[in-house]
Amino acid sequence: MLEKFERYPLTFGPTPIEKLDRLSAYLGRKVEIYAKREGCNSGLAFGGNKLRKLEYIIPDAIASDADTLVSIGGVQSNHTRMVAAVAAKVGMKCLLVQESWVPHEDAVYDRVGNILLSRIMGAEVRLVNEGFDISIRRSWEKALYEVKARGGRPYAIPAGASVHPYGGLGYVGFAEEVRAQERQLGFAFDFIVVCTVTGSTHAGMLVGFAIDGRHRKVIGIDASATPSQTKAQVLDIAQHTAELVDLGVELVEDDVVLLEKYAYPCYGIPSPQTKDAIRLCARLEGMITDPVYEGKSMQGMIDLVQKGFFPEGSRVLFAHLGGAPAINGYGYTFRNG
Ligand code: 1AC
Repeated sequence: MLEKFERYPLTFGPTPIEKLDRLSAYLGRKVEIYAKREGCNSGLAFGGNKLRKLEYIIPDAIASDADTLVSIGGVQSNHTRMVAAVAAKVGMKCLLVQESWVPHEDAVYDRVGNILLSRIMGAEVRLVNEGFDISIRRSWEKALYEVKARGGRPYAIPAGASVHPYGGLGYVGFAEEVRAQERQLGFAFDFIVVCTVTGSTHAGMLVGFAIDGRHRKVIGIDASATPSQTKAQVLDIAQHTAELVDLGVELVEDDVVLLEKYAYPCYGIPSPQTKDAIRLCARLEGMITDPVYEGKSMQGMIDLVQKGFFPEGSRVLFAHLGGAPAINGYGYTFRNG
């Protein structure tokens, strides 16, 4: 489905699928849980899901003769870290707007993890005191304007690379990759669990898995705590991406499965249950999830297994999107393990 789109390789190739056997056993072997390790996809600054999207966006940035990538996210945004890494790799400048999306007061929150890495990679990091919102932000438009005003040639990459026209393509590719891996494994996954915030990871999967009728088996776990906005954005991106790739299937609101009850108390703040899920997964599997993204989808998946949401015997693929560097901002939260 993606042959006609130019791709700038930023990843090593297909990401590994790992069986989470001890977690499956802990949950009573009602289902078999696997993780697709998107965080192991590249040598660029610890990798992660955003690189799949940027692979289809960067050719356009290069073609537009831009010299500065300009993007936005929260203080511990994984996305902005990846934009900084890609800018370094392709030899562009980078301006990152980091808004105060998370009401979190760890003393070093804005000095460790993702933001530290972005600074080391040479990005100009601009802290802006605005709260969480996944829509187009004035602070980002202002940054784009300022790059132009100082003689630069900015290229705009929105939060999570999501509402960019090509933002959904990378995760169409994920679905194609999973299908190829399933042929080797000799079985197909019944469900795919993914953390959803700005929407294009989920949206791309919807389009990619619609080819074999599994789009409603993509279970989005909302981590935005603004689920109506997130759901609408997933649908918009999915419909636009479906058109781009000539899917030939109309995607409608009911195709977006987004479970809302795990994002509490708000974006970026882990509930006691999220912290328990992070510890459990780390202690059973050595797999690190974080309080912003995969900690919440891990919590959701565990709860769904315990409640019998997945029929017995299901094979569940957990998309680990590579959010772990944010954990460094939660040193006090996990000071006792
Ligand atoms: C929220 C988009 C998001 C990030 O990393 O900034 N996943």
